[in-house]
Amino acid sequence: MFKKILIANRGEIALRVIRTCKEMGIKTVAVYSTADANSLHVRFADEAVCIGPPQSSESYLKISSIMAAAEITNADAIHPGYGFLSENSKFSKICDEHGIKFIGASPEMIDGMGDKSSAKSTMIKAGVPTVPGSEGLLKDLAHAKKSAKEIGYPVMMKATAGGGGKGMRVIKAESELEAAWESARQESAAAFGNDGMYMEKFIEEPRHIEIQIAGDQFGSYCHLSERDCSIQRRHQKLCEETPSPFMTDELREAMGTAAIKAAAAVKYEGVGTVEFLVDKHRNFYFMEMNTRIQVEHTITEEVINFDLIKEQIKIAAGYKISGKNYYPQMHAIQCRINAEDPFNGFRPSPGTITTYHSPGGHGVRVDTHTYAGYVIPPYYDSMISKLITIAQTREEAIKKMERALSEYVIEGIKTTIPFHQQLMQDETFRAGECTTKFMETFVLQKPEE
Ligand code: MV4
Repeated sequence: MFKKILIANRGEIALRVIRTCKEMGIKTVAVYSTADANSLHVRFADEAVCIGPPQSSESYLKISSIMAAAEITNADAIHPGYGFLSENSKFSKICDEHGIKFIGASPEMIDGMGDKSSAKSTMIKAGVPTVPGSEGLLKDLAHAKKSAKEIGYPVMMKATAGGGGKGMRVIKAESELEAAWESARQESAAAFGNDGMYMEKFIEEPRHIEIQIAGDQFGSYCHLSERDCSIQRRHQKLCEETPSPFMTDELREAMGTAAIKAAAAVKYEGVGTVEFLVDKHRNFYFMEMNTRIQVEHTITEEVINFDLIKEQIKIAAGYKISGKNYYPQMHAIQCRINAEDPFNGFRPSPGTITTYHSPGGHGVRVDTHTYAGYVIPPYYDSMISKLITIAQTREEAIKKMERALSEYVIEGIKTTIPFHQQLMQDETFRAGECTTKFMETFVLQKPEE
């Protein structure tokens, strides 16, 4: 087992990883920017190294500084958390070259899954269902036209380097194709330095349902059931739950089997997520594979009663997994609490938390690095807390969430707590009928002036 892990991240996830390391008897090294000197991850780690100024590019993304911190502290592994360097193949490779275990995917895996068109080809070969579409990249506009005609409108054009919706276009008729082709390629070139595009049938009102998987160094794979992440705004997840209210035992078996196929096809090592689009007929299609721990891993942990970070560390250290699948025994919902003003277009709201009171009680989990007096810096992601409720049924988990949200006091900044309170009351949400389109029509009621 590792003796000392450096956590190349900040905020709640850095704290989350430190907590598991403590329980496993592993020493921890925090790294921090000057904006995070008073952060809890710095306080709770055994050692802490300042790696630079506030801007991520000069600190949490600065590979040379992080490697220097790992070397001077003698860390034998690095946990990248999510975001930042978690899916950076160069960083994974440099860790390898320095004899430091990267607790995440190999450079080849990251690059293979990062290129969406080649990831899709890999999945087709492995027998994982994908959205019908072009084979490989589109060569030119004529090729795009021919593909679209074969697939049948509406189609979706996607950037092979994409993700997060960038370089993605819905095309309803051939008359729209040329403009979409030009603008999507320009956008992709600017964002990723890669203008490769591919095309698919457009799936109307899909759900985003992902399967948590794990694989070890000995070729054993398992799935840990699904998470429904359909409630998103501009490709940012707001609320996740498991089991999915749309799931059936049959669909879970089929998606679980497909996710394991996907993992086995690339000899996946570690914990990962296979994302699927699910249409209204319960057809499912491979979308992407995430080679990192995710923000929403918490809800899976709660319904299968299992520490996923511990599993991740054990697999990286060469432990075997049992190979059996895990099924939800409970229902869990997570609300992401962001320092944003939901009444003003979810505009970021950094600043000082003047009052802080955390909810608690049975079936409530709060993962956060914040506290009264904490200053939310303007430089990073606006998620400041994850509120999770766990109960026997979905109805009870919703009730618990209403109760927990009503107890949660965060003053001094704006948060998304009022949004989640209204979400919990929404009829579509309560019926378990949210698709990825849900937020486009959700109307937030403004509070009385
Ligand atoms: C799609 C789609 C409909 N049809 N592909 C959005 C992010 C990217 N990773 C894939 N995305 C989508 N791909 C086809 N063929 C709709 C989306 C999509 C979406 C997917 C998951 C969660 C939220 C979404 C919001 C808008 C569009």
